[in-house]
Amino acid sequence: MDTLLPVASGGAAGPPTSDELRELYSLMVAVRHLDTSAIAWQRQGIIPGYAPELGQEAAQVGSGYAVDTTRDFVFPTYREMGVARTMGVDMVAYMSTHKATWHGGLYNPMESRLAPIQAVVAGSVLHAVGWAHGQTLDRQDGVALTYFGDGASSQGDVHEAMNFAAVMKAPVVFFVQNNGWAISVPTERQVAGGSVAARAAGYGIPAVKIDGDDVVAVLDATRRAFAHARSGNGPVLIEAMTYRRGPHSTSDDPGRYRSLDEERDGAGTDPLERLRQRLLADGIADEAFFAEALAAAKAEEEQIRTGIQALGSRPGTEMFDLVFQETTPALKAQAANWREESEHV
Ligand SMILES: Cc1ncc(C[n+]2csc(CCOP(=O)(O)OP(=O)(O)O)c2C)c(N)n1
Ligand SMILES: [Mg+2]
Repeated sequence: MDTLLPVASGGAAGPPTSDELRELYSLMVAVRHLDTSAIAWQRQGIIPGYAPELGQEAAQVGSGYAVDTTRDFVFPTYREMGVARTMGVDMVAYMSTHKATWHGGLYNPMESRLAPIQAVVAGSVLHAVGWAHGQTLDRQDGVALTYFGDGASSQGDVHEAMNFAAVMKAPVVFFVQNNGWAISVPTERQVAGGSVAARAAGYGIPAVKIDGDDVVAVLDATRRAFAHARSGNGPVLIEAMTYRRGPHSTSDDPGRYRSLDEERDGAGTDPLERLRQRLLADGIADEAFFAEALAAAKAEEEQIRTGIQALGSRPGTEMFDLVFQETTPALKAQAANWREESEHV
């Protein structure tokens, strides 16, 4: 399905160059290595929890690569480490949320253009539409990119957000990673009609359903969607079909709801291996390049792990101080209660 017509102007580029393809590969290797390492960190007690994205690297790197961090803004869920890495976010600051040092990550959202990590399912979608509408009101040309899952698409919030965005022609790209599962619930038990992209028609929103494991297809669709939204045509929906190869989180055991055979069948070909084969076949990269990319990914992971281990705890009062610019009486009362209980003052 593709109701998003090709965009002739407004920034949609042609196919990625060889340099871009090599960069996409390096990013995907860095993300794969950091992601699998983060699970090991959790098992080793370095971080208390993590939501892996194994198998979703193409969907995340391809879409994150289309973002213009000088003017766009990205609203992630809890599973967008690959997007953050692609956008150049400081990864120690990003991972701090998984160390439970700080909710949402210690990076600066205004500078990085990545909103705080969002654990409320579908929460990021509403925030994105609000920000995008603000761009219209301020006569700016930024586009919001919001991520959500197949499971989140059944939340009322998503329908309200899509309807509002379409009515107001808000410049927002709704990026659904349909990874087959919402924790233990398969897509067919979560999405009536079987397709999130098909729903966009009901709101008059152009949509495209893509192979989310093909990084080039993801980049192309996202660039077209950005160009469409930036030219004042309103929102776009992309449904990237992918597969969550690992557990929902480090506290999940997929063996309780799917067999290894189902997992193998559902996962298909590894997106990283697909890109590797493509680069080899087209003579764009060789084994030496792949080895170098992996070595760089390993060095980077070591640096991030060291940074995470060195992170101290944050003062607990920040929980209250940083909620609103001007605090409220209710929040003041909660802060006083918390101080009494935790510091016995
Ligand atoms: C409002 C809300 N309801 C329920 C949850 C618990 N919860 C966390 S993740 C999740 C499943 C989400 O699945 P999906 O949207 O497909 O994203 P995925 O985890 O597959 O990336 C649920 C129900 C939550 N965090 N927030
Ligand atoms: Mg899902």
